[in-house]
Amino acid sequence: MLGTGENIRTGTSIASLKKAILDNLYYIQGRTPELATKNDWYMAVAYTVRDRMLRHFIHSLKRMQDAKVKIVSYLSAEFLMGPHLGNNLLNLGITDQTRQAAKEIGLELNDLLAQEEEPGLGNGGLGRLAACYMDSLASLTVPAIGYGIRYEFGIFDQEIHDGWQVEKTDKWLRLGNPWEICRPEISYEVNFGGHTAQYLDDKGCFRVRWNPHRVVKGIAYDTPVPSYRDDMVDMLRLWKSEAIESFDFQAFNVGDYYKAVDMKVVSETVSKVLYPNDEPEIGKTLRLAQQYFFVSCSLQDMIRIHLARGKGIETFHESFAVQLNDTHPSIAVAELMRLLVDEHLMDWDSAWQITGKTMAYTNHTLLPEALEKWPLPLFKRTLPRHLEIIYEINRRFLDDVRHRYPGDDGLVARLSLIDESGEKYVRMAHLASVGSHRINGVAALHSNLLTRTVLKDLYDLYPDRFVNVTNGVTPRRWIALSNPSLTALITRSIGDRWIRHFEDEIRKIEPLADDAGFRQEWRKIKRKNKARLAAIIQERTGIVPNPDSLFDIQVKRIHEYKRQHLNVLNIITLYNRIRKNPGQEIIPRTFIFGGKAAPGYFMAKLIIKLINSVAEVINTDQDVAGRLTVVFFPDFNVKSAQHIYPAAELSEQISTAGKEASGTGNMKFSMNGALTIGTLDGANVEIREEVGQENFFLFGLSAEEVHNEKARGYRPRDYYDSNPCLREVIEQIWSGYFSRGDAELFRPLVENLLNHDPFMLLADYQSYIDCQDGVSSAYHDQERWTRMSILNVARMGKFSSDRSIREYCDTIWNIKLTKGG
Ligand code: F58
Repeated sequence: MLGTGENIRTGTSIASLKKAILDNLYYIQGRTPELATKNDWYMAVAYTVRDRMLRHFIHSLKRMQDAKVKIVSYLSAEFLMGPHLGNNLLNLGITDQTRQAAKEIGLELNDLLAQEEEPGLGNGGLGRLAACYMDSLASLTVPAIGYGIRYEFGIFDQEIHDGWQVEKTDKWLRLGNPWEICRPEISYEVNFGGHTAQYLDDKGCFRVRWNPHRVVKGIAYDTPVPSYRDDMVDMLRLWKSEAIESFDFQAFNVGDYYKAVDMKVVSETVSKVLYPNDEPEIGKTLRLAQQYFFVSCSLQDMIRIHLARGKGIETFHESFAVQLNDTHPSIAVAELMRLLVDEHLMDWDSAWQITGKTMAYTNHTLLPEALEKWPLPLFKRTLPRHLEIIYEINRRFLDDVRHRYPGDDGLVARLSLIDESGEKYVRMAHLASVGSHRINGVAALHSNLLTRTVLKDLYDLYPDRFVNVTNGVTPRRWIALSNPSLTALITRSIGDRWIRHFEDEIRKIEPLADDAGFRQEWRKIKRKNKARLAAIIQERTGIVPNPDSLFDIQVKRIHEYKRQHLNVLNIITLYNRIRKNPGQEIIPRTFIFGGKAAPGYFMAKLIIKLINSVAEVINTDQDVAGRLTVVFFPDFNVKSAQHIYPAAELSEQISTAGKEASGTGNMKFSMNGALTIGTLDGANVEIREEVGQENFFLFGLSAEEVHNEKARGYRPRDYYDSNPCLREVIEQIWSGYFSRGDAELFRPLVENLLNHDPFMLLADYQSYIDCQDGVSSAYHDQERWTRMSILNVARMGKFSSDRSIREYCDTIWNIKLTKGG
């Protein structure tokens, strides 16, 4: 029986949900319960949940037609949304009813959740940040559209074969995607290549026409992003590339069927695959094509929405605040100029004013080698009109620089949008900075270093443009969804307002750190989460971790600057202590690693092999007898992260100071009660400030000390020569102790450490080891440890992405929050 007045498409009683699931199974999947596969059931449940978001979704889209509201347009080449089902159930507040409805049909909700293939449309932190921000935008009821690319293949799936990473294509769309709505009628044409021609229009005005070599069509796919228990449903609009119809017809007319098919293949290639690189991709034409493709579709879409509001093009900046997520969408500066000047016939100065008021740029890296730049010839071949526009922007910009700093040719060369020091490049960070009214880093230290290093000259020129917005993560996905037991305990103690108002409310659990009963429950939950993770690890790897050992975890992309190999040096040091003194009492530890290496990054892949090689030796050594266990968790992604963070006791945030822009995993760990061992890098600095230095395990050189040590001429070998424990560890790796006698395998890694050590592992080694000893003694006192763990969670309010989004609204987008602001 349906509840009174309940609709099969919107009702949320158990009876309505049950009926809707069966109905969707029949009418959408075309199956009866007897023949339905697990995926059929998952799809039926997913459509049932989607139906329940659509009324608010459609209403929110209608609200976007209101000329008075400013829409945030978050432009990002990556959105790492994670599995949708659990999160949408949580945000709609219908998890329990749906679980019961499923049960009455004979289904386990957890099995259905496990069935979902996550959309891995991002590499790591940057893509996940975009997803957390979408959640907060919706929950703060800010109208927002996340614009990006609907990659057919997302980040590769990682398998481990003989200890090495093997990449497998991510076919996430294979079984269908119930969350997206395809909108073939929302499509735009995007030009590539060809040449430009100048002409005088009928009013005698100078104009430029772009005659492209190729035209591709972008089609919108919309995914609703619901707020937490509110009416707002924002939208993720991803573009898929297709061939334009006219090409097929043209080819057919001359009878060249194969050419038409070829054109289709080339056009569809644009949104085919996410680039898995962490390195700059000089020479990757397709990557530039992807960036321009999604940016052009998005800006054309925004202009359509703006004009449909009945407003003139000259007020575009009142309708949209465009945030550039790193430089990947920074071609937007030139594209908006092109659309305004060439297509909407605006004069240059007005167009430039509007562009500057609309755009803002977030920088996510200090590594100079990671700043995007495109070789001029490639750029000219792909986007000839944009190069002309960039030259004009540059000409005017450098005139201004020369006017303000007469005679400083060095400064002009450094600031130019074109790098002419050798082979010529377009500097995308300069384009983004010059065309934006705000430039932000993602943690206080990072924003500060930005103005003193990679963007110093721009800062000196435009100091008022620079602001900091420290990253945040959503407590909905990262606590309420991932850690239901902890969520229940906190809610029993302080009510449930903390899920929506994390910033102010979570602090209310602080006094409970002194409540022995509360601490005991806290420990029980951690123990349960550890047991759950241990079972998953056993299933995936065959390794059986002891849930009573300290779970010491480092999960993130594998990169030398993140120093997973420093963690390995500590593990081997502990191992050597046991070998020398087998009877020694130590705190048993399980070291868990997870993360993908860019397929072309040799050293990162070698680090994965090293972890697995050390694991093989230690896990099978009888003398160690379960006191140390090493695990490499394959295919770390959002889905597995949701099992990993809640089980962590120690969070490894050990990058070389000054290298990690912010980090966001550090926040997810801490929100789930893990204590941090870390350097003064990225947001670690602010996490330590918030939780208190006595609740944070600090080690290593500061960013300034790193800088000074390098300036003095850092010699890693001095550390090696003077530290016998370190020497022993390095020699073991070198000699083949962990590689079945193969003394060649890890040679590149060891030689790099001894001769260059650009990330200063050897300089930080002893400080790290001492700090880890401090961790073990703190863990010995479980009451003390639990108190620290509770205080960590209680003091994490600042790191809610709701706080970050409020700051973006306030200092960058000029948006006044209507609710809870
Ligand atoms: C990350 N960048 C930063 N880039 O490394 C991290 O410190 C920060 O917390 C996070 O952004 C969010 O601000 C990052 O994830 C990428 O994945 C790029 C993808 C495209 C190629 C170059 C790397």
